[in-house]
Amino acid sequence: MSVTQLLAGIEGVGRDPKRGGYSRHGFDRAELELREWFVAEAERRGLAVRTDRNGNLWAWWGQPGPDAIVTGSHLDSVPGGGAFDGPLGVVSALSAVDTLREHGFTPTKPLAIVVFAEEEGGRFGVPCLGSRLLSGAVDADVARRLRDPDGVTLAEAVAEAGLDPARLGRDDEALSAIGTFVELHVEQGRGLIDLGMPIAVADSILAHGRWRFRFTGEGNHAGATLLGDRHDPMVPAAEMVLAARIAASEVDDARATVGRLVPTPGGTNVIASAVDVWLDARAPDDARTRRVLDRIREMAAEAVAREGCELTVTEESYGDTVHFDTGLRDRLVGLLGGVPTLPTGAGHDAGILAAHVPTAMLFVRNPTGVSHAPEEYAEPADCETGADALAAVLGHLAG
Ligand code: HGY
Ligand code: MN
Ligand code: MN
Repeated sequence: MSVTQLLAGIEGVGRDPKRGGYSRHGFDRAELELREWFVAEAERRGLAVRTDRNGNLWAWWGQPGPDAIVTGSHLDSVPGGGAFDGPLGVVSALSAVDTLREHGFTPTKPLAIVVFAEEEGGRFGVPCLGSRLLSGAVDADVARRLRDPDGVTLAEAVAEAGLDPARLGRDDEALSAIGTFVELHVEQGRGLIDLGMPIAVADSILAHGRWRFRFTGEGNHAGATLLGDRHDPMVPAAEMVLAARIAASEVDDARATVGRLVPTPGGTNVIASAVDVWLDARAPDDARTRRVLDRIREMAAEAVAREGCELTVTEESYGDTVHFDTGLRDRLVGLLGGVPTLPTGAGHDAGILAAHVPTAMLFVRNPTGVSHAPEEYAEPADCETGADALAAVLGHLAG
């Protein structure tokens, strides 16, 4: 089946009428529906599907075993996300299996398509949660206690999805089965637009952290409280949002974003008692990322002192710069006829697995250059080029 046909099969799942685009989060109704769709498509292809202890789905072509060639991505989205970030890698893998079969290919090594759980962290706040749990990059007890915005813990959510929360954690059996991992992903940026090429092989991923800044003050009445009597946490929170841009602009090639800010209690005529602000900071290396964070903390602390408020900062996730296996990267570049290599500012499950197994990524051109928004797009012709390239890579690695 073509990528376009496969994507059409899920285009109605998890649409977000309020934000536009899609909202499909770890183990929520939309993502569970996508999981059912994936299992049906995999089983239709005679692939044996298993759910691992961390809720990642594995569809096997051949008996699971060591040195497997694994491909795949994720099906969850950011709130109001696009149709391609994640699903393109999963449907391209299904389409690549069809292409290999049509050419009479039989793998000489086990081959699997994996769908990782909660890659965006859109529900429980930790990105690549499924691959981080699998590889032990996040503590299982900490993960079990993660809460979504409604207060539901990860333990409760996975139990509701039929998993045993006590079994969440590093999965040596699953990890040791992976010989090579290759993830295809829509490009989140303009690299391929500027190069005028349909696909590329990944070079590296920026260092990336997420922190929660909790500003606390004195909740009070918006009309009856004189300015001099206020300890309004929204004021230093607002200054911290501006500090993020200032700090990132001072560090070469750094990025800092505040996309989520939640006041408590959140009334129009109420001075907040607390404001939670989430920072996403990234840079080409650890030192620069940490410098951005330190600078923001400095400016936030000054703002908090001026308003007589308190601040606590909690690191929710951190990953250092990822450099993909250069031998594998160059092998794929050669195999695909000299396609370009590109760095990416976006995190991926491939970035987590790269610390454990030889890992590569393929990017497919996104003519809008926009991602994590409904405008994200990939042309059908480029999608097919990507899936054909993935089929060639899988055939080469598992041939
Ligand atoms: O946030 C990221 O970079 C990725 O899209 N999860
Ligand atoms: Mn994403
Ligand atoms: Mn993604």
